[in-house]
Amino acid sequence: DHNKLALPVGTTLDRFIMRKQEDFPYATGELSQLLRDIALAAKIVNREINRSGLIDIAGAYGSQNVQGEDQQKLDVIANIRFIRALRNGGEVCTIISEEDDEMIQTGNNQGKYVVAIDPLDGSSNIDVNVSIGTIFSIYRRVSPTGREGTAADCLQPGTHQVAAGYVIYGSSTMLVYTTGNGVNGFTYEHSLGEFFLSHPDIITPKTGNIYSINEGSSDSFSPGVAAFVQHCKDQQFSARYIGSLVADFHRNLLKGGIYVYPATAKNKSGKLRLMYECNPLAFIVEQAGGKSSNGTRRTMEIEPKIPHERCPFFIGSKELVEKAESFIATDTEAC
Ligand code: P6P
Repeated sequence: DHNKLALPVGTTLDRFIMRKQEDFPYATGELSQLLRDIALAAKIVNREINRSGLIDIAGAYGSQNVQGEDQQKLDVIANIRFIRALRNGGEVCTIISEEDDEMIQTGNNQGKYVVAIDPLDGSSNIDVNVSIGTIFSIYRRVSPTGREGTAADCLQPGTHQVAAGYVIYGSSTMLVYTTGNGVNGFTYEHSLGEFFLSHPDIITPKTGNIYSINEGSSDSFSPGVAAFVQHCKDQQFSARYIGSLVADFHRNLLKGGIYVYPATAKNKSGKLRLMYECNPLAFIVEQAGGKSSNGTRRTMEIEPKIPHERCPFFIGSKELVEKAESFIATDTEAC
C-alpha cells in the first residue's frame, strides 16, 4: 500500500508526517501536531539566528538591537519561542528546558506529552559563527491528564521516548528526528519556508575514523579514556571537535565516528545533560544503527534522578563505542 512506499526526496515535512502517521493505525494525530509545532519554532529560531548576526554587527556599537530593544541572548530567545510554540500547540503539558531550573507547566493539562529540550545548545558559538543546535525529546506523560505534569512525567528513562530530534543551524538548517521507525533528515528551504526530505532513512556507518573529544582535558581523563584516545591516534583517526555538540554529532552520524565527553576534573559526571542532550541523541543514533553509553551503561537505560542530571557520553558508530567501552572496562574507579 502507498504509505509503505519510501517517500521521495523532496517530500515536505508536513506530507512526511501525515504519511507516517498513517503507519500508526491508532494515531490520533497529537504527536504529528507536536512535531509540526517543533518545526514551526525551528523556523522562527532559524530566522532569529540569521538576523542576530546582522543585529550583532549593529549591536557591536551598543547593547541595543536595531529595534532599540535590549539584545537578549539567543538561547533565551530560542527558549521563549519553543515554549510558546509548544504551549500554543496544545499537545504538551510540561516541559523541562536547559534554560529553566524548574519544570515549565504549559497549562495544557489535557496534553498527553512532555518535552525535554535544549533550545539552543552551544550558543557560546553564535558570535563566532559556528553551527549550533536545538535538541529535543518527547515522552508520553505517565500521570493522568486533567492536571499539571509531574516530576515522574519528566524523569523517565530514555527508553520511554516516543520521539527525539535535533535542529542544526549550520551552512544549511536541518531537522533530523525519529519516532522509533528510523531516522530522517529534512533540509530547510527558507525562500519557501519549508523543510524538505533530504536524508531519508539515515544509517550511521558501523565504524569510522573520526574521534571528537576535548583533549584540553586529557590530564584528567581516566586511564581507560586516555588509552582509547591513544588507540584513535595509533589508528591515525582524524580529530574533529567543533565544540558544538549537534554539529559534532551530525557530522559523525553521517560519516561515522565517535563523540566522547567523559568525566573530567572539571565535570565529575561529564558535562552533557542526560534528559535533553544525551537521551535524544542516543535514541537517534540507536535508530541509525549506532550506540550510546556512559562508558558502561546504555545511555537510554540510565534512571534519571534530577532534571539537569549530567552523564559521561560516548556516542556514535557501534564498533567505536564498543572499542571505547572495552578500554573503559579496564578502569578501576567507578565511572
Ligand atoms: P567543552 C557547548 O557548550 C556544549 O554544551 C556542547 O555543545 C559541546 O559539545 C560541549 O559543551 C563543549 O564543551 O568543555 O569541550 O568546551
